[in-house]
Amino acid sequence: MQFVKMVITGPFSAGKTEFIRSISEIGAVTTDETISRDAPEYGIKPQTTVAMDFGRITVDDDLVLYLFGTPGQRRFDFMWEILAEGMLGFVVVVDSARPETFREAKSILETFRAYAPTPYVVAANKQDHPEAWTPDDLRIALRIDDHIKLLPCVATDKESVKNVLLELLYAILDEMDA
Ligand SMILES: Nc1nc2c(ncn2[C@@H]2O[C@H](COP(=O)(O)OP(=O)(O)O)[C@@H](O)[C@H]2O)c(=O)[nH]1
Ligand SMILES: [Mg+2]
Repeated sequence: MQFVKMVITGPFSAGKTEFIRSISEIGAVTTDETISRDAPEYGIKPQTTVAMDFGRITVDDDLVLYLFGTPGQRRFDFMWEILAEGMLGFVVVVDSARPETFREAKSILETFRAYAPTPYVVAANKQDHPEAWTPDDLRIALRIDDHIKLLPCVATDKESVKNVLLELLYAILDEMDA
């Protein structure tokens, strides 16, 4: 049996918890807490992930994926390095309809790249949103290299999430063969 640890990261409200919840075969363990009414994020959504999300996917008899979602707010970033320990790859989830978060998404991407030189993919999430930027436009805005997979995603749709995870898995397996 092989276990593959993947980290799901990205800015606050990008869709990380939803992404893991859509695909996990165990009821995803989340640590969402109510945000203080005084906090600046309260108006965006009233809940936030404080420690991590956790999910599991059995791909076949000898391959199991473990997903660890990060808290998106910088004030919890002491958790990031702990979650990055032993990861074989990561997904950066971006809210394609909120360009004001793109800079933060890029900064999180660079932070995780510095933790470990693993493969990663970028999920252009919320493609069902009328104002979503296309993956091509997002690639330019975030300055993502051509050899990195940037995939359209709707985190509420299991098939869409599966596609993103498979692309990351292929990138990880490629790396192992190399
Ligand atoms: N329309 C739409 N809403 C989404 C999508 N992904 C997440 N959401 C919603 O966006 C909000 C933030 O998602 P959440 O998973 O809590 O973000 P997190 O902070 O990254 O964990 C929630 O209300 C989700 O239901 C998506 O692909 N499309
Ligand atoms: Mg969350």
